Amino acid sequence: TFLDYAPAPESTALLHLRDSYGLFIDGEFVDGRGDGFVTISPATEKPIAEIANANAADVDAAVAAARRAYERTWSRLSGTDRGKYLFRIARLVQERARELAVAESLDNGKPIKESRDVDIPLVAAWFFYYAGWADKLDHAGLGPDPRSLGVAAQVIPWNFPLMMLAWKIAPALAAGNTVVLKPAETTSLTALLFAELLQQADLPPGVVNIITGAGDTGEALVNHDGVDKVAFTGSTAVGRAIARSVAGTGKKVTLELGGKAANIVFDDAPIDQAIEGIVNGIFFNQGHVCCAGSRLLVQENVHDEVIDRLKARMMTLRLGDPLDKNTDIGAINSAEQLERIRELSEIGEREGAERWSAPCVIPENGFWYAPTIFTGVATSHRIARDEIFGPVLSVLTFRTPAEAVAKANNTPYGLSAGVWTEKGSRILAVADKLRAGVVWANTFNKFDPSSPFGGYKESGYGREGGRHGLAAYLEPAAAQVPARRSQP
Ligand code: TXE
Repeated sequence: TFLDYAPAPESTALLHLRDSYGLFIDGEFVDGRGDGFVTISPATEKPIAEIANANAADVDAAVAAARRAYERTWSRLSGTDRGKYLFRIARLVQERARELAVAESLDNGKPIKESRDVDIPLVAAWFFYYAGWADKLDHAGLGPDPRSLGVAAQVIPWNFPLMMLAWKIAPALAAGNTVVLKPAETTSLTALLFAELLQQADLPPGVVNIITGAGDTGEALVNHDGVDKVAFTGSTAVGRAIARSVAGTGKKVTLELGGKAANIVFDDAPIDQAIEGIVNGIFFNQGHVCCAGSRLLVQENVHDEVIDRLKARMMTLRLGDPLDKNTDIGAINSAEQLERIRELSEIGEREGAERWSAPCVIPENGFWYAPTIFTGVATSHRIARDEIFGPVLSVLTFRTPAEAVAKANNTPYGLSAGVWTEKGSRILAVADKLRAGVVWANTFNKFDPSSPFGGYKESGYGREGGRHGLAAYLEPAAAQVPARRSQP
């Protein structure tokens, strides 16, 4: 059964928020020239703070600051010194972890136990990991003396606000680039708290600039002539538009886009573990996860047992206040996203799939969606093809491993997949055939800074994390050493 919605007084007292935040340019907060907007808590719809809106002139100022910092300071520092700044940032994230976790849950709607135990620890881990790389660029696989690219424009989404910021900023700085980053309009708060943390870290002004605003600000940033590299995580539609607009310029680009991952459960799977993996795969972060296991492919002979046990487990999920440490399912990030989830779910019903939602008490205010599964889904259904990006699972069946692989690959995306079976040989055989950037075996949603993450097909270009994530911010440069003359 679901617990009633009971807001816990979990410590917003930790936060020292300002009423309004400017843009972070050249090491200072400055007013935006556009009309500001208010960021709200998606769990209550109450305002949190006013956020500045960067227009084209603000984008110019931010890119100019990043260029100056690149030429005058950052590209002249040794790797060891860059690494020291990154270590300092990582330690400050750890020191301020509780505050950042509360701010993230407040602004994004995700359960505090996820921001506390997953998001913020991974932010610190990313900075620690890339701090270690800053003086080892000769091991990036790009020759003895790789070069930084210059100014990186980075645009990130709202599902893991601070974690996506870390994935973008840490490798860029380690490789010697400077940054202008734009967070998503519904989740700018923690990026601005991070800017305060950069001041505390004494990072030289202009090395990281944070500009807030909506899609038009992002567009002005990625199209700015002063930018050498574009890194984007977000929707496939915007990713395509960015790929088109940077084609023909000298800008390097990495894109991390959508997904429709298959979580494949064979009849010999460790069933308790598999149920937890299915739940984690689709309900973690309300399903606002690009690598979410949003298609369950279950072997036909265990379908009924798996679905019964899954429903029983879903009955125990607690939906409600993101700041309550017992909450499993938080708020949907925005009214727009809730609308998208509702629309696709209605299409699922119209197309003939059978819907089941866990009974739960939906709070009066805010944006919420009960954990839902659709059974009897066919590969042609929209809910089997489109990214729903919410707590909605589409269940399909298969008979043979070959059919499982064919169905798993039958999508324009290719970001991740999961395989559940006791047979090691089957894991290897199936993983080898899956067109997915990450394949998890008997687990799901595991992230590590040393593992490259990214997609096949329409899931994007390039990888983030590991040595590949570093190389995405470097240019190979062959050192020409004159041949030694033979002695007369
Ligand atoms: O994404 P957008 P939205 C998917 C998911 C979701 C859908 C729409 O399916 O339902 O996308 O989400 C900035 N030039 N993902 O509308 O618009 C924008 O301000 C440059 C999957 O929120 O792509 C924000 O900072 N930037 C995904 C960021 O892009 C632009 C995560 C993402 O917003 C821009 C998010 C433009 N023309 C959504 N237009 C994932 N892969 O994890 C918008 N932006």
